[in-house]
Amino acid sequence: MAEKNEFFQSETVQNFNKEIEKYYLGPLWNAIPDLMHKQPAPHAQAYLWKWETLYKKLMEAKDIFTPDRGGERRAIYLQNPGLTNRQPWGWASTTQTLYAAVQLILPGETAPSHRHTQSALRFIIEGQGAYSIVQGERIFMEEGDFLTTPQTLWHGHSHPGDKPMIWMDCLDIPTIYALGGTFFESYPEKIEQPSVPDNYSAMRYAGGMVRPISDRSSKIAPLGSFKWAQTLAALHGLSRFEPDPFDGYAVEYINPSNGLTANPTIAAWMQKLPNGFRSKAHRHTHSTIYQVFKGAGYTVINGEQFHWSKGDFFVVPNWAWHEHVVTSSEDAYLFSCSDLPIMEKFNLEREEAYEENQGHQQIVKEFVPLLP
Ligand code: GTQ
Ligand code: FE2
Repeated sequence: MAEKNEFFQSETVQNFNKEIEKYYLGPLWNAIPDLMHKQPAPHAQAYLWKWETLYKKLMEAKDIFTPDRGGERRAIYLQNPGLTNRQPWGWASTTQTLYAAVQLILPGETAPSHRHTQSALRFIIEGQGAYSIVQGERIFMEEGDFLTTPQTLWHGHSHPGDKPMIWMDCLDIPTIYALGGTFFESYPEKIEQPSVPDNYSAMRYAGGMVRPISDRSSKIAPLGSFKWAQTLAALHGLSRFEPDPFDGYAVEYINPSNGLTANPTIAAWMQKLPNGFRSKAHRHTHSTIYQVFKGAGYTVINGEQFHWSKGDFFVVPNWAWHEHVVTSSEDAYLFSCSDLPIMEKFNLEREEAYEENQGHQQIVKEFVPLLP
């Protein structure tokens, strides 16, 4: 090994490496250990954003920015600290593949209709009365609802209600950016006008496990919003049985016309972790962004303890050991989205259970969140 290092540091090699750089050429012998490491070594870090911080900054943004001043939406994104120095790669990246943000809309405001090649989803955190208009359908939003806007669909938001509304956005922005596939277009008018009845798709799918016979063939987004009451009912049904050792009681939002994930590139789950629940640790190729919808507890990620409570967001990077513990007397509900479909499409998804110590990591560090 010492001999190897000496060789790489020798003047002959160093000079040659420098020499070919001038021609925009590079030496593989220098790069291969970092380029092709044994297992995923993401630059994205495990991280947690407290709700207090997010909320305070959104409230400060209220007067500084309005959708009427351009810029499309009042959204503040979660920048992974491991990716900030990698602009433009890593820009607006919560994980290496996904972007997450909190978006605030005030009564009377309209965020203009547009469409793009990024797929989007929304999870409603607080408030009600605003709607998202997706392909001519006004979808009124309530806490706990999940909305999907797969790529290329027109969408805009407007708020005829009387209290501020906050939701989570998740888009595959870093992926589409890296792939060079970004297209964006503004709608010719400020906001699209309705062409179908309000909440059309949620009503068409109110039956749950049945689909309209006209939706037998695969459609991009036959169901635009998944109502909280239905998600909760599904979780209650599951809760009568044994929980999954890693994820408790978890359901995935699917496209009912084809059974695949509701967004082609982003998986979205709601999981219920009953009070006192302690999961076993595992790791997988895909990376996940969590939003704490209800309850409190902590997640151990590669030996680091992240305490969370209602409203917080946290990230589990690729291939990181993680396990969840609920400490609140009420059950915890975690919304999450991940790049699982991307990993699966590239045949990269692998999973491993933590075998030592009955499946539990040692806690070696406690994460200290930044507060406003
Ligand atoms: O609401 O359409 O957070 O296009 C980022 C890009 C939200 C949106 C974001 C978007 C949107
Ligand atoms: Fe958008």
